[in-house]
Amino acid sequence: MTPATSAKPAPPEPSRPERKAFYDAISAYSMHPLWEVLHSLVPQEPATNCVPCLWKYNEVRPHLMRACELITAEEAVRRVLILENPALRGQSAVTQSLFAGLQVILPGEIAPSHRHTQSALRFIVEGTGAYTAVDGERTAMRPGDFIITPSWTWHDHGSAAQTPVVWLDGLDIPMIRFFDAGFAQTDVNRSQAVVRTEGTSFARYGNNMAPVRHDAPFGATSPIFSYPYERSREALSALERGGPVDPWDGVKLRYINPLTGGYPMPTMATFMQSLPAGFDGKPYRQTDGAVFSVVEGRGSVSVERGDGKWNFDFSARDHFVIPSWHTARFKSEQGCVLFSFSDRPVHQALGIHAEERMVAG
Ligand code: GTQ
Repeated sequence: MTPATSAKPAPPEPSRPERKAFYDAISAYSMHPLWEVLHSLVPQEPATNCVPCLWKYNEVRPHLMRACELITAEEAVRRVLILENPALRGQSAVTQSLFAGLQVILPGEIAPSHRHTQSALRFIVEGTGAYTAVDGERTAMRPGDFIITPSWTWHDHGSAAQTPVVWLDGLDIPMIRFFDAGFAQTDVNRSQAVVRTEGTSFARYGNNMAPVRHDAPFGATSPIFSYPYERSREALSALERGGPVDPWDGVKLRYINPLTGGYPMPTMATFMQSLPAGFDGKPYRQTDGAVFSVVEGRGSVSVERGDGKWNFDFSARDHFVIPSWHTARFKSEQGCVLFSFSDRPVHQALGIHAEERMVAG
């Protein structure tokens, strides 16, 4: 992505009075001079206004519990505290293209059935015994499980747990809003009818096998509703033991749509990585801003962009965002496991994905 030669653009000159008057005149006709904005419209490198941010779970959790006192899941439809990028307050966005929120459901509650063109992922943070139902099949939620709600599928959530259950919601809401392409419907039923045994989608598609005469039940989206943590953890542990460990990522795998080998959803990529004890990572940056959920252990990430510097110490259940083209570097003394998601499939579909892995610290 680095051009062979690159000159620094001259800083824009302050506007002369006759030009200013001209701009005012054309403004009345809903026009604007490109040369006043060209440098920011076509930046030399990604220039997001998003900032890195860390949400510590011990600070967030009391507010989730307070939300439970103030509103039921039924009334809220989805009782979610949105993780808003501090630079995008009021826009319900954690990056320019992605939504993240923490959803909580109490024993016995139901988050009623609806569907929308926005794709959703769930990553279970706390509690066992809630379920999500998609297309007539329920899936139990356990901490560390990664669960998918494909675009335009009916889904409801419920809980037979003894304790609150909390998960991270990741949706492509800002992206669909950008395209003005969102549709949604509310189901006539609060909970959809269960028509298949739990585990059917995993048995069909989750064991490196697929039905002989299968179709792709959800188009570009994976036919697996739930990727259990047990399996992901086992894969990472085996790879960590066997080595080698990547100097930037530790041991990092991406989740796949088993029918295509591509990402599980057309708009969102998901990853699970393990940083072994003593990991001191090299710095990297990439165009896809990513949201992280800490599954196990502790670590830190330092983030830099221009003069901005951030250092986050994280532990299990914390969440953080590393925006586009911010240089990140991970460390972990005791080892940790991280889940993350980003809009990488869209960057790659457009041929604009860039990543830089720096050698020097
Ligand atoms: O569970 O369907 O966090 O529709 C935001 C919008 C969750 C959901 C969110 C949604 C959902």
